[in-house]
Amino acid sequence: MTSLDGLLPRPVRVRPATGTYRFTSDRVPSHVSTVVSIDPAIPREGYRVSITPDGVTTAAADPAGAFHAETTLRQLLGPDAYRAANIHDGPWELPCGEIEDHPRFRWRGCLLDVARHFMPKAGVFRFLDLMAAHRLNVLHLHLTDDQGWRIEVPEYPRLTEVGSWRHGSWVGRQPDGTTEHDGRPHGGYYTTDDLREIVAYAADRHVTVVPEVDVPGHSQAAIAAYPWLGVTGAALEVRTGWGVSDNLLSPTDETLDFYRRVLTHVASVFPSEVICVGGDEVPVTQWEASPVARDRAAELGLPSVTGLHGWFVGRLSAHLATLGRRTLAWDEVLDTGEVARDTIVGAWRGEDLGVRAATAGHDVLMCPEQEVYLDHRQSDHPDEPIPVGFHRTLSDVYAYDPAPPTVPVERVLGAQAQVWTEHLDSQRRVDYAAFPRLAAFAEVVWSPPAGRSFAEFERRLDRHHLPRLDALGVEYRPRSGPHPWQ
Ligand code: TNX
Repeated sequence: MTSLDGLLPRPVRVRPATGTYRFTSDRVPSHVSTVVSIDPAIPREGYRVSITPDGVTTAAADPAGAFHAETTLRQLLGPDAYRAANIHDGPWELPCGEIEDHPRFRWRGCLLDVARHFMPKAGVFRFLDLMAAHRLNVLHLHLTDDQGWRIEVPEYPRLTEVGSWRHGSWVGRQPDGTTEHDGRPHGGYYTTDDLREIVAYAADRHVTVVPEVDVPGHSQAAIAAYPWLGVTGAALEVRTGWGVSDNLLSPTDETLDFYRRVLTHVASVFPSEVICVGGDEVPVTQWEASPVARDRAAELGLPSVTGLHGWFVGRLSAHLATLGRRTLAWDEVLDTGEVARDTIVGAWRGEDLGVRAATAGHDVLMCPEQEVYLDHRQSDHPDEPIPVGFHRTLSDVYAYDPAPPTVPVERVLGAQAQVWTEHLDSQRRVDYAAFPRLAAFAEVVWSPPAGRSFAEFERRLDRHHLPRLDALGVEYRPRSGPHPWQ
């Protein structure tokens, strides 16, 4: 038995009582465990908590399990344990009982798109707190896109000097003509130390940050900073509209070398074993029209310029391998020729893509847009403030199963909810889109489907969980319907 001394930063005074474990404290304690031990027989990230009138005993598989046990104890203390300061004198009480718990999937992720709308780092810390409170353990940070570059790279200062700001954004509905340009500059970026701080803050909460540098599409902000990266070489602006840009990276050795250096820097900042190189939505119009791209494809023996997409991702993936990292790429890479077997495929276009990737021997991360894109509208109500995509209700998200019998479960690392932010320009809007659907998703990736029901989840949500989110100041979508103010 190993004692985890680090988990007990301050003592709590304990007062035993019958049937409940009680203690008084002049602050809400951040840790209430009295005895914590490691038990290797418990499944990874799992824990056992025993609460008796004499105290609380926790056995955990590993430090993450001990952390999840604390999360459970805090849940049992009630909503006031989630406030930033204590508002009553206690005593704090826990119901006596035994709990055994462990997660279904090892990758319980959420993508946060900080490229379309920058989220200042304090907001990222808050989001990490919220993820950890839901036992989510991977933050996929989408750090670069057509509309913004958010990572300081000392060797290439223009990436942030130029690439981190744009002269306005499309507002309103989808890019279908009903949008208008707001004319307000938008931007921001994280310094290297900011990113290190985000990584450390996440690690303290047993969350891994997986960074994404998206190539060879979704790269207009980088091309705006260094036009020679682009196919046309023309000066471009950081994109202000949404949708998919035609501007691709030029498939030259110089461009590859640039991105190898960027990824070397990214790997030095993010200790995550997995790094995402994007690879989604690559319209090849510019490559088809470019003699440089056509010659390159011919030289590489590729049947068409489409193969350059796979070549680009593959070259960067090989580079990441030399740095001891694994590549995550979106499922389009399955259509572009040879993909290294150890590439993890993010299946976003549907479950069938996940099955295809798994059958081809890839580990798979299930992220289907039909199910777990939290930027999508939450109902067809005309007042729904962010009317993006088709609707995905709370119960739809709760009903999602990342590994139904049709999917080779041994290849499924887990699942990930996506918070794309084209239409989420503030913390309030992110809260509205993410919650409480992210709570439903968290249960989907933690608990096996057997023995769960939406009706029972709803009861727990209304009675226990929404009051916790209220105490935390989360502006979730009300259960009664859309917010009029949004
Ligand atoms: C598709 S999913 C995208 C994103 C958008 C999202 C909007 C994926 C890999 N690419 O660039 O933000 O749809 O829902």
